[in-house]
Parts: sequence; structure tokens; C-alpha cells
Amino acid sequence: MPVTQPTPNDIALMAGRAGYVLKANDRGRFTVASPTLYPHMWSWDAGFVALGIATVSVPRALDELRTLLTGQWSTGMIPHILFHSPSDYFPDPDRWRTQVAAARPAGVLTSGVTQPPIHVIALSRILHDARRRGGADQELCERFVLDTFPRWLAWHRYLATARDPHEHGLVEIHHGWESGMDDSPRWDGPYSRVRPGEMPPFTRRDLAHVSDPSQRPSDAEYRRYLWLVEQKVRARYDDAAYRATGDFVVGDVLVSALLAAASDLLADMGAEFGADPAGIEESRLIARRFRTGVLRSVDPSTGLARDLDLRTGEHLSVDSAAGFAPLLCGGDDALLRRQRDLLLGPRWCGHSRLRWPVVPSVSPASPAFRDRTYWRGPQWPVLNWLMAWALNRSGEQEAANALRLAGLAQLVDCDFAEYYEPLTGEQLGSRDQSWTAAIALDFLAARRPGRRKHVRLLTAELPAVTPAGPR
Ligand code: 2M8
Repeated sequence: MPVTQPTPNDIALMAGRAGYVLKANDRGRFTVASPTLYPHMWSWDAGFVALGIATVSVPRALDELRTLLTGQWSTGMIPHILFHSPSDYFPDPDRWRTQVAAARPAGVLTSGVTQPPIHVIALSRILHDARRRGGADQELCERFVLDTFPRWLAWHRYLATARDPHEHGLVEIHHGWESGMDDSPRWDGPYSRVRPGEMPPFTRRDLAHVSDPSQRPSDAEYRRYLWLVEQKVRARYDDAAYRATGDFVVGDVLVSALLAAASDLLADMGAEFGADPAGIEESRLIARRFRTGVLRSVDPSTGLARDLDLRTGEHLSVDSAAGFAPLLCGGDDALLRRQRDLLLGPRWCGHSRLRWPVVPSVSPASPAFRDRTYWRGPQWPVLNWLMAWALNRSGEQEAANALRLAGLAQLVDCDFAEYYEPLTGEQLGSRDQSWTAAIALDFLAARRPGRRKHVRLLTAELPAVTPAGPR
């Protein structure tokens, strides 16, 4: 179906309505991920929200990141939820029981797992806006970059050490929630080996907020999710203890690629503003290690990156959008061109049955594709944003702009849904989802990120991956 371009009137309405959604979801110094289904601050949502808000207010965008950092653990970990006032969201702080962890922050209730490290990417976008505005905004943002440099470095260092102790170049995740793509078929294999044991009974609350339960993960999946929370609690949120006992330990290529890209940017910003040279060097090494890990995970026959089940040593070959991880971190120009063609081609954005030519979470050509089920096929505007951002950085402006325009056309209804049915364009999940509104603002502002610098490939430097093996 052809993409009808939004009219100037559509654009004005979209900008106004997106700003209204973010304002309505604003709780002072942070933004709830959505008004009903997700009434707290989520880590990677906050990154996208901040970069969208920056198109309107740089100080408020920085507040978002500042608030997120109040939840940082002493290990450097940024938890995936900062809880706000009591709500019906489940699992709640009583279920996470993070008081068992010595590293938790004082005075803030958080979850005990992570989410993808998008934050420094967001910060680089905010800096871009701040510079465009100049004056007090620019000064404030540059100061913020320098002041918070050690905090972002500690976050990246946590992922590079506690979550990659053997320096494989892949960030290890301990829960599907840490990938941000909760029930993606990427995790079907590892989850099939998660065997829930004794744990307190629970009642799901998420289903009350969607019109059709099949749009959300199943009860069987939720039992596994909560069992992994239980295992984290029993390990007192100590990563090594969990690694020795937990059921789910997987090297995630998307998280790794984002870590590499964010570390490149952190090093660049640090160098520009005179941050500690040792920290800048460390950041560059992190970028190099994880870029190499991602490139090494690519299946030569499909051209897509594969996650690695560290319990079994198996590569997980699924046609998921995470396979485009190399596009995000760069490092191999030929692969980049191959991924660009694949992304725009008939298995992905160019699939003939798609309502809008934007990236689906799973290829419609894959047997794993489900058109209405959460991360098993629907289109998530934030993923499309990431692909457009990556293409822009790689010098692929035309391709990036095609995704941007199609992404805007998809959002013209101004519902800012959590995700979209890819074949019909129907809005699914929550409405007035903050990160969707934020993406609309960014796409409307049509800024281009700076080009990525050329990097040298060093795959041979990394040790071979030795799986942790069964417990
Ligand atoms: C979804 O995840 C939460 C758990 O973290 C949930 O389903 O309850 C995912 O889409 C995740 O990526 C997102 O950050 C979160 C809030 O939007 O919702």
C-alpha cells in the first residue's frame, strides 16, 4: 500500500497532540511510560522520551535523565523501572524485594533488572538540540554531559563487566524483560528451559488494560517471567550468584550493539568536553569489544545477528528486528549495505502485506510471525526510529528518510499506540504511550545525527565463547 504523506495540517495536529500526550504523562520530574498500563518510569522509555521532549524543552529533557540516574545502583546498573506512587502495576516493589540487594539506591524503589542502554544515544540527541538553540540551553546541556559522564560510564562498565565477565563481546541478559522485547521469539528456546518452581501466587494486572488478552504475553509466559524474578531475589541480585543458579542467561545482540554505539558517543562527547581521559579510553574499548561481539554473531547465510544462549552455547536464529544490530553499531561497510537492502527488502519493510513500510518486530515471512501478539510481529515505532537513526549515522539518508516518512504516516491517527498491527495498521496495546509520542516529535523535527566514524574490525582479538553450561 502506498504511503500517503501527512498534510501540513496533519503535521501540525500531530505535533500538538504528541506534546499534549507527553505533558499529560509528565509527573513533574519524570514521565510515566503510559497513563494506565505503565504508570511508572521505565529505563529505555525514558531515553526515547527525553530525546522527544528535547525538541521542545532541553531542561525538561535533561530532568528526565537526571531522575533516571537517581535510581542507579552502586554497581552502576540502571534498573528497568523506577516506581512512583502505588499503582496496580504488577510486578510491584513487593514482588521485586530489592531490599535484599546491598547495591540498591536509597530512597527510590526500583526493579532489579535492566533494559537496553539507549540513554547516551538520547543524550547526544539532546545535545544536538541544545546546540541548535544555543545560549542557556547549550550551556546547561554541556555541563550536564560533563557532570554525568562518570555515571554513564559506570552504567556501561557494569554491562561490560558484571554482564560480560569473560569478555565475549555480548551483554548477558538474565530476563527477557532486560531485552525490552519481552516475549520475542528470540527467547522461546531459552524460556523453554525455564522451569518455574515454588513461588508466591500472583494476579496479573496488565490484562485489565488491553481490549484483547492475546495482544499480551500468555499466563504460562508470565509464570516464567516471575520465576526469573524469584531467582534474582534468591541470588540477592548478585550477578555472579544468579549466573551460577539462574535458568535464563543469554547474550543479547541488540543490547550489545546499543552499548557499543552509546559508548562511541560517550567517548566522543567526553573528549569534546574534557572528561577524564582514562574514562574516554575505557569507553572506546567497550565500544570496540561489543561491536566486535555483534559482528561475530552474524549468520553469514542470512546476514542477521544472532543472540547466543549461554547455557547451551546455541546461536538463536530468529527473523527478529534485533538481527539488524550491526546496523546500529557499524563496523563493517559491506554488511551494512547488505543489512540496508535486507531491511528495505521484501522480507522486512518492503513486505507486500504490510500496511506501513516500517520495520516489524518479526519478519512477516517468518514462521514465528504473529500479527497481533506484542513483540512477535507488531510494529513498534521506537524500533523504526532506531533503524532510521542508524541508517542516518551510516550515511544512508535516503533509506533513513523513507523510514521516517512511513513512520510519520503510521502515526497520523494521533493515538500514539504502544504498537501497531503490521498488516492492517490497527493500534494495539496501550494508547498515549509516551515513547511513541516522543518519536513522533523527533521525526517531525527531522534532525540528522552526526555520521559515525570509521572503525577497525578486530574480531580476532576476542576469546572464543565458552558457554556457562547447564547448572
Ligand atoms: C513492556 O515491558 C513491561 C515490562 O518491563 C511489561 O510488559 O509490563 C515492553 O514493551 C518494554 O520494552 C517497555 O519498556 C515497557 C514500558 O513501555 O513495556
